[in-house]
Amino acid sequence: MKVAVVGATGLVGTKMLQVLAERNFPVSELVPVASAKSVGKEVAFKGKQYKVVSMEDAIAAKPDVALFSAGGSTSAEWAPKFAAAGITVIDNSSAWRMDPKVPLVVPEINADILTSNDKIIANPNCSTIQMVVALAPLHKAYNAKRIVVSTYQSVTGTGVKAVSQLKGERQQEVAGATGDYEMAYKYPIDLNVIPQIDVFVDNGYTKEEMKMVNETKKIMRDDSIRVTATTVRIPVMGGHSEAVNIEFENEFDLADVRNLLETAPGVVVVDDLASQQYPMPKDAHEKDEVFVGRIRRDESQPKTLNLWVVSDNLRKGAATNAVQVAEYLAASNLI
Ligand code: 11C
Repeated sequence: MKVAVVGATGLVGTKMLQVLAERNFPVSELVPVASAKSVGKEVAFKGKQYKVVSMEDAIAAKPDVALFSAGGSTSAEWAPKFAAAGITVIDNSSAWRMDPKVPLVVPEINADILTSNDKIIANPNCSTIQMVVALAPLHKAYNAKRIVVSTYQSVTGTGVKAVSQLKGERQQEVAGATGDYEMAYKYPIDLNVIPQIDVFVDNGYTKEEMKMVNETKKIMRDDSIRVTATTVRIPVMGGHSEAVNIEFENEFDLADVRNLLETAPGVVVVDDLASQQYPMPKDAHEKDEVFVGRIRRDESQPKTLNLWVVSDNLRKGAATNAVQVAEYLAASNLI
């Protein structure tokens, strides 16, 4: 299969190349694509070097599928042009997610909605993906009514500049070195916690918080689920963590909840209090699964559960999910 990766030099694009290689996706020809300033640069894939090409050249190369991670405005402009040329786009930006004609897919949950007519397919936001992977089997069993989620998000979600801000600040603190980095955030991130991810919208929430609300309903195909989110950036790099409180319509048994999570696709339960085992971003880093622990009843309210959910935001939260969508399309002869 001829595969284009648009945004191939960014953090997620680089991870897409890594995941395509690791999962042995049948790439007969790779077309790495990036903005004009990166055209001509080289990227490595399976031990070979490939020259980065422009959007126009990528369309002319007629790949079967294009994995996009180049930002919302690039996707808004270019995904339709790729689609018009018959290329199936799997887009990691927020540009198309809430378009009613565009499927928003987490393969473990709703890949069955995909058809060969879907030329633009949206990958959800990373913090949404890991939450719904854990939520889906429980919603099916007990019917989730309301979710209260607080996130602890890795700087890798912002991109290269934020990683270098964190590293630069740490060097400065530890070695007293003079920082040579740009600020990705308005405030220092090391030794700090920033309760703002993305910009604020009219209701006082951030865009990131509203993505968790709206994308969850769309992926779960259930507008009745009420979600409220507080999304927070912390000085961590391995993955996003989430404290998730779920109120169900139906009563549950804690052992059954654990069993449902242990057998759910894409979920690994790490929850052994005696040996202090619980999910942490250090352990989730470079893994494809969603790790769930601290499984316990919310004793302040009936039929309510608390979970701690951790996943590598660049993998299941972005690159891996996109590649899994491509794998599903290929296996189902939809591309
Ligand atoms: C973050 N979740 O951690 C964001 C990054 O809509 O795909 C991904 C933004 C998106 O900052």
